[in-house]
Amino acid sequence: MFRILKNSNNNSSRIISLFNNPTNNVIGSKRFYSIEQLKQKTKNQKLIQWVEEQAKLCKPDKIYICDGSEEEFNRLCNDMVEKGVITKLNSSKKPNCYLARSDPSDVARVESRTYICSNKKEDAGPTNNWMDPKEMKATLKPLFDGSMKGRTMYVMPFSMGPLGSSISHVGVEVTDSPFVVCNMKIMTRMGDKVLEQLKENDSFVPCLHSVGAPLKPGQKDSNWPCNSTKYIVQYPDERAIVSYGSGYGGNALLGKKCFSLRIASAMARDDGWLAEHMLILGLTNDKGEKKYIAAAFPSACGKTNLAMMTPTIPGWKVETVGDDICWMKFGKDGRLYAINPENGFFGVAPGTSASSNPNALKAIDRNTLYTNVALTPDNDVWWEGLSNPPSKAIDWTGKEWAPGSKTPAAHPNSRFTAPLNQCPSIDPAWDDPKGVPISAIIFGGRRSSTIPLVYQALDWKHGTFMGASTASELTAAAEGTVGKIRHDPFAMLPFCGYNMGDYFSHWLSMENKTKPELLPKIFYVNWFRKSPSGKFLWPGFGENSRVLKWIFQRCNAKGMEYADNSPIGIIPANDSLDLNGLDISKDNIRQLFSLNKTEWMGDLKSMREYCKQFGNKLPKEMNQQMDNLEKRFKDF
Ligand code: GTP
Ligand code: SPV
Ligand code: MN
Repeated sequence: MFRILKNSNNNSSRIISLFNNPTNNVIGSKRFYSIEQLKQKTKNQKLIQWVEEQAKLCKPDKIYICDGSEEEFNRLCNDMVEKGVITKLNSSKKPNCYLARSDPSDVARVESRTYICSNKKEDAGPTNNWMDPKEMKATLKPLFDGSMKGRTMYVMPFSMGPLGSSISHVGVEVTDSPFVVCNMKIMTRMGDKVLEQLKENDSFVPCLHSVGAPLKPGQKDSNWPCNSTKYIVQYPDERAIVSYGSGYGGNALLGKKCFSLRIASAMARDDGWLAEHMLILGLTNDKGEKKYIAAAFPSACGKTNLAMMTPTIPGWKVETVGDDICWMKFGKDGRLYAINPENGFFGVAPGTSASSNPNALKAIDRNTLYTNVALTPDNDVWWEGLSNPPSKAIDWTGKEWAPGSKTPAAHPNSRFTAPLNQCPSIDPAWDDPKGVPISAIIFGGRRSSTIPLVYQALDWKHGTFMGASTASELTAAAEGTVGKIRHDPFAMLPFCGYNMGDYFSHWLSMENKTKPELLPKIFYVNWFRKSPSGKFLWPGFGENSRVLKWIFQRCNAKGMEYADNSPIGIIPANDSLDLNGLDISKDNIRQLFSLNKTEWMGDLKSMREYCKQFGNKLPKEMNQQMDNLEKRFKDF
């Protein structure tokens, strides 16, 4: 094959060699680079044909079918280390861990380049970028034509959700990035075991990914190939994904936001379930009673931390099912059951420490990929907030760094990729195909003013409105100005694969699918309220268990136990929030729960403005909820 390649620029002979000449391509014992390998592993013709088409278009030098084994992970990592693409960390401190530094222009999700290409524009709605699918395909085709030249095309069958679960869905990603393969191996159930499940006529979500950096013969590769042109494209009607130009996180690990939220939300709309940007945790009280809670906060607003938290109140326990994505379907008993479709954590590094999140630190001390954190002189990792800074380090851009430097050592959106089951707080049911029954749903955002520490919805409609009115200060998880407040309904603004107005209706419709008392109770929290001097009023992290305890008690309440009415909903009654052993001033607590009518009316006005864009897609219940809120504030 290699000789044919060298002597010929003729693409057709190259393709023929790639597809029909497996034996010449044997490298090592079982590793041959060809579509033949796929044909031996599956009878699914749609899959074989789709992979063939992508190879013809992208023209990789080799095709490699990933088996998902540890051996494969280690081999690919070693190859990258040998090429100087990633760094192996100190084996006695961080066994089997690696550090990658991205291109400085490729550090977060790119929302402005993310498209929902539904057949009809109104199905994408006003909050998504839209392009006609035909036009998008015509735009992408020349970009992908030859985009993998000089590279290997890796084929990864993966399952979102436990293998064999009726809630799970299968996807197949092809990519030209071995780093993406290693991340996907951790983040999803990936490889041969998925192909074995995928029967002859089963459907799958095709996910095409290229970093968009073909290599000319002899051209030296960069450590983080990518392209200044980027497209993150979802086709919700066909249930397909195409991503070009980026190798970072949600842009490239297509099982995550692209599949599990954008495509899955469209599946969920059609089939009556929910695909949400939520953590899932199990909360056990001091009497051994357990409830599961799901919580939606925008990116970098505390999901991973809450999911793994160590409660400060004695006798209470938090266990982790998931930290980012939640699929919920109704069980036969009429309750909502949730699974975490992922198999790993892709978590924010900065701020993660032994005091803020000890479970995360233990989960990432082995078999972990780090991206854009700093490297210490003893070949370990460091980031702002982890510990006292090292005397010197190599920063995320590869330059020397020392404490007092103007720039951070780790990028604010630097991340770790680690297997879920390494988390010491992992819930016994994390892999249960049935999922876990959800008792409460929490919404929240990063708000330095206005929003109290916690309040509860009056009913499902009010709770849906609370989710819809979620707003938060922007973080480094996406491009944009950090700190700016934006509306982020249900923390799904960048992730909803269809019209947000229809999404509100879909949430409201859950009420018609079961008895009201079987639906989860809905709450809203804000860990980020600040004093006029700009300090956080609430200590957060493990102390958030105090808020979880109130939520737990409210789930068991038949009436207004532990609670008072307020214009915004149900709030903790005086002294009902457990503050035992917490060193916090009365004044801080007063400020954390203070309601300012002017601020709330400002938020309401902004929400009314925001809702106008949905036109006749806005469910009338939303306007009723806004009117009700205004009325409740009348005499306040
Ligand atoms: P994504 O992975 O982007 O979806 O983020 P996430 O929602 O999982 O956020 P994560 O838990 O990683 O937290 C992001 C940042 O918020 C980190 O720097 C945390 O230290 C900080 N944070 C999390 N919880 C709290 C809290 O209770 N209080 C305060 N003040 N900061 C918090
Ligand atoms: C988020 O931004 O919400 C993330 C990180 O969880 S990414 O996978 O890059 O979307
Ligand atoms: Mn997220």
